[in-house]
Amino acid sequence: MSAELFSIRMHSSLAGSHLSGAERLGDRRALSALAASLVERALAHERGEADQIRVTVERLDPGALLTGCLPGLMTLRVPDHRQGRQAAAELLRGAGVAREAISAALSWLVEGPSPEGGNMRGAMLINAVSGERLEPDRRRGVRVSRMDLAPSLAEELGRALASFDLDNAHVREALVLAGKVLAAPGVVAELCWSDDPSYTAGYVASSGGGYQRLTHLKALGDPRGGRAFFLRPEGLDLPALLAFLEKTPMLFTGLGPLAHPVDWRG
Ligand code: WAQ
Ligand code: MG
Repeated sequence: MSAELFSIRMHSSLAGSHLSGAERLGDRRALSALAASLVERALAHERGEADQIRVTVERLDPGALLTGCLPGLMTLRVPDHRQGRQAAAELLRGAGVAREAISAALSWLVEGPSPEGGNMRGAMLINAVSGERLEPDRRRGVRVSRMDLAPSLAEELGRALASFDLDNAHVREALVLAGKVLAAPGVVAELCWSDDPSYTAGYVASSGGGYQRLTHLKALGDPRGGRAFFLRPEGLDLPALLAFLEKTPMLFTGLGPLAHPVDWRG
C-alpha cells in the first residue's frame, strides 16, 4: 500500500436501526471500487434493504499506522448454541474474565444489548471483574474502525481459510476486528456472535487463546447479536482505549496459525 492511506467506512440503517457496517483501508486507487462494493453489500444484506447508507472516506496520517499479525484461529465444534455459550463462558473464565462479567455479557447479548433490547451498531465495553457496562453510549456502542488486511495478506488469508472451508467475509472481517481489539490497551477478551439471522457461529478472542470459533452461539434465525469487550479495570484509561479502537489505523501483515476443527469437550 502506498504512503497515501484512506479509511473507508459504511454504515446502513433501516428506520433508524442499525443494519450493517464495514470498515476498510485503501490507497487512493482502491477507493472507488471499495465504495461501490460497500454500497452493493449494504443493499444486498440479509437483514433487510437499507433506507440509508452512509459511506465515509477519510485521509489518514500514514505516520500513525500500526501493523500487526492476526491472532491464531481454531474452531471448536459444539452441537448447539446452549453448549456453545457454555463453552464460551469456560473460555472466557480461562482468559481471566470473572463469572459475573461473563453472565452479564451473555444475558445482554441474548436479550439484545441496546436499551430497547435490539442490536447495537458497536460493541459493549464490560468491566471484566464487576460486569459493569462502561461504553459512553449504550445505544450505539463502540465501533472499532480503521483496520484491514494488508493487500498482500488478503490473498494468503483467503487461501489458508479456503483450505478449512472458512473463506467468507464474516470470518475474514471478524479476525481483523479481533486482531485490533486484542492489540488494544486494557482488553482482556472479546465475545461475539453475528446479528445476521443465518449466521450462528461466533467466537471468544483473548491474547492467550487467540481467535476461538464456536460453531453455534445462537439459534438459526435469531436476529440478535453483538460484541462484548472485557476490560481490565486496574489502570484503565478509557479515553485512550476509545481513541485506539476508533481512530488508530492498523494493517495486518501476517497470519497466525490456523488449526483443524476439533469437538469441544468441556
Ligand atoms: N466494532 C464494534 N462492534 C461491531 C463492529 C465494529 N466494527 N462491527 C460489528 N459490531 C457489532 C455490532 O453490535 C453487530 O451487531 C455485531 O457486532 C455483529 O456484527 O469465525 O458477522 O458483522 O465464523 O454481524 C463472527 C464469527 C461473525 C465469524 C461476526 O458480526 C466466524 C459477525 P456482525
Ligand atoms: Mg451483521
